[in-house]
Amino acid sequence: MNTAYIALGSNLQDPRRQVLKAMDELDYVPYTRVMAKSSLYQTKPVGLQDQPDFINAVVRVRTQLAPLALLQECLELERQHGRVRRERWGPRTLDLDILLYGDLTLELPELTLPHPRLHEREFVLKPLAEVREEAYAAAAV
Ligand code: ROI
Repeated sequence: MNTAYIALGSNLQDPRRQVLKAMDELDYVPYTRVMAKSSLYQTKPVGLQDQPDFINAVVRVRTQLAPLALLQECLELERQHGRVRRERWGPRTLDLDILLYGDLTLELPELTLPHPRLHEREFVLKPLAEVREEAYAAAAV
């Protein structure tokens, strides 16, 4: 079993509903359980600013899926939420990013771990702080 953290973001088609639904759906991914859900955060768009505010959140999961298998499940959920990839920093119905997978570091064309922009994104760091494991929080004191 591995602990992974997944960021959720949406700014189209009822973003709160998109994010809440995706949190539930992640619990139905094979060999994967959602252990903790952060609150929902309404955030100003970073990057391309002329787009609606985002709803962001992070979940902590326990999974037996390998990182790339977990990524495939995330991409499939995005697809089910009607995501169309147009502009790079543009609006989206659902964005799922694997932030951390245990203490694994990985650099593949399709997946870099830890997520390369994790440290610079307030909209990820705040919800992540909410759901990170107690042991990790205690170790940081
Ligand atoms: N900005 C915010 N606030 N939240 C996001 O999830 C988000 N995702 C993105 C870009 C477009 C970079 N900006 C974002 O991919």
